[in-house]
Amino acid sequence: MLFTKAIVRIPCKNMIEGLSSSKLGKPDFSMALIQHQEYVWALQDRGLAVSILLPRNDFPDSTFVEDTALLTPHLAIITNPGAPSRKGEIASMKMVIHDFYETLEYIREPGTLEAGDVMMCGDHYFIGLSERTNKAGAEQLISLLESNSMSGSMLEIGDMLHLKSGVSCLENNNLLATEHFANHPAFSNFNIIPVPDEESYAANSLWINGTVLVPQGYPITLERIKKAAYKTVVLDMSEFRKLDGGLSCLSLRF
Ligand code: CIR
Repeated sequence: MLFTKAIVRIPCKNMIEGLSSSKLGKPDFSMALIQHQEYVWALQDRGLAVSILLPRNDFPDSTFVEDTALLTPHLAIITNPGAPSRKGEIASMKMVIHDFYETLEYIREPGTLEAGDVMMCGDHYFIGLSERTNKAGAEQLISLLESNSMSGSMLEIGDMLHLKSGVSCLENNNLLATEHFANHPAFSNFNIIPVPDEESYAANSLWINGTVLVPQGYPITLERIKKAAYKTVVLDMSEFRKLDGGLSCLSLRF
């Protein structure tokens, strides 16, 4: 499927207080703004019309818009983030997404779900069970997908933040996967492009209309993606990595 639109949110000053397990220190706000701008240009260069939302200083992690919604070709689902500090992010996203989708569906308590845990592969959606996404949330999502000509399945992801921290779908039946997921039975029907453990951050690379955006500094993974005949664009993500955020986290694509 081709994407025509994306939604992003400019990082806020308070991003330095964002959730993190990376032990890489606090992000440099000015540098994050530059990296974010380059990310937006990369989406625009792929032909996407990008809606750029203003920063929300009351939500330090609000630049990671991917977690707040799942936008499918058939319907939009507003999530219920598992991280307490992120639950309030959905209020403003609802209004923005309503401009593009007439009907919105919701993940509701006791279900929690962050869309970083949801990997779209055609009409099927893999849902990672994590500290942020629970079984009730995954079941609600599967039922919404099934009512709209799509399907979903869930898998445990271990101690990763999100499913897509460790595996990304690059279309053409190709998955970019860390060693943790490379031999997972859920993915046995895919061609696996393996990501070595020391480059695991690069497993969150982003397919956009035939080009793969790859984080800077992961040469083995970059070569493997190129060898699989994709065009690539390399982006510096150092400041978002400090908050456990990757390339997919910074946008909603539809
Ligand atoms: C968080 O912990 O929620 C943010 N610091 C990072 C979110 C990354 N989002 C994603 O992987 N989809």
